[in-house]
Amino acid sequence: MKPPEAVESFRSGTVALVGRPNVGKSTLFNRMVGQKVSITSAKPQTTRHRISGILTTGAAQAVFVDTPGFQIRQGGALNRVLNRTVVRTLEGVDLVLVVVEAGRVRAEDRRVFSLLPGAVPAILVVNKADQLPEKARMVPFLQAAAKEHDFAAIVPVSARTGRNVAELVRALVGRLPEQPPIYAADALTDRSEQFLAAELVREKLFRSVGDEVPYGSTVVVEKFEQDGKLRRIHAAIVVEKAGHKAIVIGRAGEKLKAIATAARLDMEKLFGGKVYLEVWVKVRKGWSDDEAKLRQLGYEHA
Ligand SMILES: Nc1nc2c(ncn2[C@@H]2O[C@H](COP(=O)(O)OP(=O)(O)OP(=O)(O)O)[C@@H](O)[C@H]2O)c(=O)[nH]1
Ligand SMILES: [Mg+2]
Repeated sequence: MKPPEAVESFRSGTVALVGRPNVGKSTLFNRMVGQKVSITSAKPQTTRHRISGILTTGAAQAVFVDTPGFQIRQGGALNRVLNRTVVRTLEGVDLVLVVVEAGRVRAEDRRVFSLLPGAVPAILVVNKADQLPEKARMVPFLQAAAKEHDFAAIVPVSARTGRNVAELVRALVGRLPEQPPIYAADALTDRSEQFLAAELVREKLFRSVGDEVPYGSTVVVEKFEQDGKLRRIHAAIVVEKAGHKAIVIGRAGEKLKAIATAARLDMEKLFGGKVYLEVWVKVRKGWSDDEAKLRQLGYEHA
């Protein structure tokens, strides 16, 4: 049994990561959680769903909540739904990490600052510090950023190299309320293996095709069966156009095969067991601009 004073001083709470697309929120999220739970890619708007990742230490539990990149070039229904996910997430958390890229605060960043609820403390995380290694450039940037909003702290990090991430975790844990843990000590995420499987296929798709296809594509897991340690998964990549289907399949099916193999290897690592994965491609014209279709495809704020 734990001594009573240890129980009393335990801190826990929810910590949202928000920011414009592509600043490295999910890379930082995975780094803090200690495992790859949220998918990442060089393409903007990789994250499309709210997902929790849990870090538990002897003294604290931080429930990180990754969100889609908030974007101001409002396109169709998908963009609207993703922005809604960000705003809804901000409503119920204990702390916010606002992630920007080292270098310059942009109009899109300012739009995110304007969403921050006044009652919730926000830490400004200046990511990709590795891209701005000279102090002579970093210091004035941090000073300018401090004037943008009433941040509880400003912490430069590199999610890619891990630099200063432990300091960030220390700073955020100190701002969580004193209360018992929310999840079991060994919990990793609030999402199902079925959800994670669909996301891993989408990550490999995003990473292996050009800029045109990803925005108009999504992934659904149509069958997920567990047979002892073997998981049998059928996933469908849904695209907007027949031309996109041809790109995803590739010459002699090579591209689709590579996507499926890479996704399967990640699943086997994450789930700790063998995976039999089948992936095919379907054309569903107009899915990304139709809220009813988005709902059917698993978009929670459609
Ligand atoms: N140089 C550098 N690149 C980084 C760092 N963190 C993330 N990246 C890269 O930035 C790109 C975007 O990373 P993500 O983590 O997917 O960004 P995100 O903010 O979650 O993006 P969305 O989900 O699309 O909003 C990827 O190519 C990452 O490898 C960093 O600290 N340094
Ligand atoms: Mg992301």
